[in-house]
Amino acid sequence: MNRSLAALLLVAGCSGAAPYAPAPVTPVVTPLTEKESTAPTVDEAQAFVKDVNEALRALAQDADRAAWVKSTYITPDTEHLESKERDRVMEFIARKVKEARRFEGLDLPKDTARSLYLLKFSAGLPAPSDAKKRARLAELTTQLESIYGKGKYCSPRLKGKGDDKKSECLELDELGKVLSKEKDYDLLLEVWKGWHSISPPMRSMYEEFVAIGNEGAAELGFGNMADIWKGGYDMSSAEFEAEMNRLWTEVKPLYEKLHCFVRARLQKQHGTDKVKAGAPIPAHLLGNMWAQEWQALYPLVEPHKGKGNIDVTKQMVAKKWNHEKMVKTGEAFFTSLGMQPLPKTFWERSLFLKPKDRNVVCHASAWDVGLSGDLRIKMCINTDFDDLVTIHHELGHNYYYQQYGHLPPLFQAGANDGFHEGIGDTLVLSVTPDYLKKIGLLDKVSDDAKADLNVLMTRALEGVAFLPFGKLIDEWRWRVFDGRTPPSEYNKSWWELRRKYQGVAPAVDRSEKDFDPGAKYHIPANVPYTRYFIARILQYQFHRALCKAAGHTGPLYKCSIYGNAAAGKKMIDMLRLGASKEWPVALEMLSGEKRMDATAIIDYYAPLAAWLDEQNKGQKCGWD
Ligand code: X8Z
Ligand code: ZN
Repeated sequence: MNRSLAALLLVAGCSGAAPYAPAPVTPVVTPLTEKESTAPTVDEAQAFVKDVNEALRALAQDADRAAWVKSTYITPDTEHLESKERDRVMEFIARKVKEARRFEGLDLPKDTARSLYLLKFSAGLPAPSDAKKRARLAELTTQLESIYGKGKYCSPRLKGKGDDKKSECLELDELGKVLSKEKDYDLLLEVWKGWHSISPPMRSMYEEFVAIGNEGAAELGFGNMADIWKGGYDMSSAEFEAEMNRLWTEVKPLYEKLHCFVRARLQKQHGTDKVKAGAPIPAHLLGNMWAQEWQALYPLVEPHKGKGNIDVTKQMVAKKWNHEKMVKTGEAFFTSLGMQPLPKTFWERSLFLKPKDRNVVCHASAWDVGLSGDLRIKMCINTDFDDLVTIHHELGHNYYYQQYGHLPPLFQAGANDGFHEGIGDTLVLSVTPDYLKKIGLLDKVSDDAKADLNVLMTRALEGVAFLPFGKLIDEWRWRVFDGRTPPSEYNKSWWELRRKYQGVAPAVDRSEKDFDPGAKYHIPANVPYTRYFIARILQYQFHRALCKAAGHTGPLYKCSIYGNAAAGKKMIDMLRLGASKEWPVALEMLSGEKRMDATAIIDYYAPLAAWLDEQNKGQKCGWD
C-alpha cells in the first residue's frame, strides 16, 4: 500500500451511533464568513494553496508517526493515538475543501487550479463538521483495521501447521500458507471459513462508517463517498466508470480462457462433484484467501513439466536469501535505472519481519513518514518469490516518494493512484530468466518456447487472474456508498459481483450474518482498489514503452530493462512529475500514448492465449 500523503488523507474518521441511512444528496450549505463574502482573488487562492501545503506537511509529522506506531504495534494506546491524529487530519481536510469552494470558477494559474482540484478529491474518507461524529469516524477506521490486523483462527486441525508448531491458532499469513500448500478439500474449506469468521463483528461498524462518511461527503458538496472516489481521475465519474468497463471488456476473454483451463485442472484434482462443469469455481480452491491471485496452483497447471520457470523460491531458500538480501535486490534494480539508494534510515526503521511478541498490520505498505524522505516499508517477509515480487511493488512506492519529494505536498502523489501501484509491478516484468541468471538465482536459461510458456503461465496466474478481482472490489463499495446496496444486502451483493466477474462462488452458504468483504484488508482499511486494476493494465503499457526506449526488439516477455539508463530516465522523468500534471500528460511522457491501453497486456500473453485455446478445445468455458 502507498502510505504517502494520499493515504494519510484517506484515513479520516468520526462519529455518532448513526444507524444506516441512505446517503443525503443535498449538500449542506454553510453560511459565508465576512471574508468569504468578498470576491475571491487569484492572489488569495495562491496564498490558500501555499498555506494548505505547509499545514499538510506539519500534520503529516505526527499523523504518520502515530499510524506507523499503531501499525507496527497494535494496542489500545496506539489505536487511541492514531485515532486522534486521524481526527485532526480529517478535520483539516474537510475544512479546507469547503473553504476552497469559493475559488471555483476563478481563472487561476495552472498549478493553483491543479492543487485545488487535487485537494477537492483528496478526502477519501470525508468527515462531517460535527466533532463527535468525526471522532467516531476516526475511531471506527482505526478499529476496523485493527480487527483485521489481529485476526486469527483456531482449530485443533491446524495444530502444527502454523509458525508455532504447538499452537492451533493461526494468523492470516499462516492460514494463507495452508491454503496455498494443502490439497485436502475440507481442510481448505475450514481454513477459508475460519478466516472469514473474523469479519462479522465489523459489519455494524462498517455500516456506521459508511453513514458518517456519506454525511461528510454531503457537507463537501458530493452526493456520497463514491463520487469522491470516482471523481479524481481528470475526467468525469461517468467517463471513468466507462473507461474501467472498456478495459475490462478488452481483457475479459483472456481471463475466461485462464479460468476455463484452471477449472478443468481443478476438476481433475477435486472431482467434478466438487468443481462443477460450467459453474463458478469454489472460492477456497484457488490457493489464495480471496482467489485474487493463483500462483499457488502453478504445479497443477504448468504447461511443460520441468521446462524452467521464474518462480525461484527453491533457489532463494537454497542460497539462504533473507529479507535483507531480498530488499537489497529490489533496491539494486531501481539504482540500476539511475535512482538513488534508499536512505540509511530505511534500513534502521523499516519493519521487515513479523514480530513474534505483538500484533502488527502485516499487510505490506510503503511509507514516507512526515513527507520528509523518511522512507520505510512495513512487511512480514518470507523467503519466497511472491514476497520478492511484493518487495518490488513496495519499493515502487518508495521510489515514487523519492522522486517527487521535492514537490509541494498536494503534488506528492501518483499521476493517478494506479500509477503509484504500477511502478514496482512494471519492474517485476523485467524479472526475466536472463535477469535471474544475472543475479545468481538461475544457473541456466532455456531458450525454448516451452519454457516461455511456463514463464507466461506463472505471470498470468498473478496478473491475469487478478483483473476481475481488481475491478469488482470498488464496484461493491461504490454501490454501498451510493445506497444501491443497503446493509441488508452487503454479502449478497459481494458474492454476486465475485460470481459475475471472477467466476468464483462460496462452497458453503453465506448469509447476511456474514460480512465477507471485511475479510479483505482494503475494505476495513478503507483503501480504494480500482488503483490495482489500473496498475495491472498500466504495468504492461509502461513495460512496452520502456522496452522500446531500451531498444528491445522481440517479444515483450523477453525484455528486461534492468540496468538500462534510457528506460530509467523515462521512468524517472515521469515519477518526478508526481501529481503535478494530469495523468494523460504523465502517461504520454513515458509512452507517447494518452489513453490507458490493454493492447500491451493482450500482446504480452498472446502465446499463452493461443496455447490455452488449444487446451480448452471441447470444454464449455464460462459459467452461469
Ligand atoms: O495491497 C497490495 C500491496 C500494497 S499496496 C501489497 N496489493 C493488493 C492486494 O494485496 O490485494 C498489491 C496487489 C493487490
Ligand atoms: Zn501498493
